[in-house]
Amino acid sequence: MRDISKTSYDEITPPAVYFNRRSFLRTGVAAGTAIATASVYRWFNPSKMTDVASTQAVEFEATTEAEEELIARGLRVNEPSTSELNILNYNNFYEFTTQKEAVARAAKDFKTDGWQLVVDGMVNKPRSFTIDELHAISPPQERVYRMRCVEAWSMVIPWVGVPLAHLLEAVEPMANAKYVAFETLFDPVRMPGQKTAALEWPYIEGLRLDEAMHPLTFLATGLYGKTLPPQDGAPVRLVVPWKYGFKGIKSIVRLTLVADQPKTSWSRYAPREYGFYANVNPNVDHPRWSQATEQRIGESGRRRTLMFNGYEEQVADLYADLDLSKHF
Ligand SMILES: Nc1nc2c(c(=O)[nH]1)N[C@H]1C(S)=C(S)[C@@H](COP(=O)(O)O)O[C@H]1N2
Ligand SMILES: [Mo]
Repeated sequence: MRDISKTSYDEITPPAVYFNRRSFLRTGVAAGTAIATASVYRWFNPSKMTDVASTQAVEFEATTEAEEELIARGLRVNEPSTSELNILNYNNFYEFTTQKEAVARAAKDFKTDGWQLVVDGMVNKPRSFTIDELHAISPPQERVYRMRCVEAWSMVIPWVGVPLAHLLEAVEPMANAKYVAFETLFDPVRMPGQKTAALEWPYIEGLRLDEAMHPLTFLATGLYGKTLPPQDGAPVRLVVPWKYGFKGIKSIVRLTLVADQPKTSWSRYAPREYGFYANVNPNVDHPRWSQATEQRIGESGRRRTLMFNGYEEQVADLYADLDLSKHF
């Protein structure tokens, strides 16, 4: 397996750079790579944030060579971010409701105090992580990624979080571990949608280990410089920007390293419609609709969907042996 997880992405993305440049942080943070844990809590303190909730997309234009570099590596999209208001009010999260515009309200009282993320299976050092412990092994960074739902709508989302590779390195996967299985919390009291048969619960997802170790693969614990809100998968959710949105499992309680390809919620629900890989591909239509174009939320008109959602240069090598006309 090609080891692309050790590239120096982190060194070129000191959080101070983008948090300082952006207007929604009033307080500056320590510059450079020496990021004290204390400053993490400052970024995550909503009272220190200016309110950016509006329907206006947030423009971004690279002004420095460092920013050009982030764009070239796929860590930041040079397209306007979708407004915070839209990101917070147009969601898929069936544990609460299947109505996208109603998720925010249905999830607003979801409490995540004392959350534990268990990492087990084929690892040398199984353990669980609180969100603070996750931030301690890898200081939060920002990633501005396209998000393309299989339903043919899309957003650009400024996430905050940690590369999944850093978590996996900490638990030391065994040589025969080949996949990572993910699981959402199962608690029908706190997640009333789980009292319905909308899906089989808990929601489960999976990645091949090399996909999981890819430097773009991300565990988000925040967005727009704030703690991740319930409707977007608090306190920690997966983000795999070159795959359809359903791979981005929310409110994760468990990661298990396994030898065989794990089951996933949507392929279990409709195997003919949703595959394990689910790589964004404008040339392979969903059985019931075209995937050639998409509706960017907040825009009029449609955009052409990009191969691997615009991350082809970064991820195509992972699929050299895969027939891309079949694995959607
Ligand atoms: N646990 C869980 N994770 C989930 C879902 C869900 O219903 N339950 N929906 C998925 C789908 S279909 C999409 S498009 C994205 C939506 O993420 P967002 O609401 O933060 O934009 O979350 C994904 N993760
Ligand atoms: Mo989706």
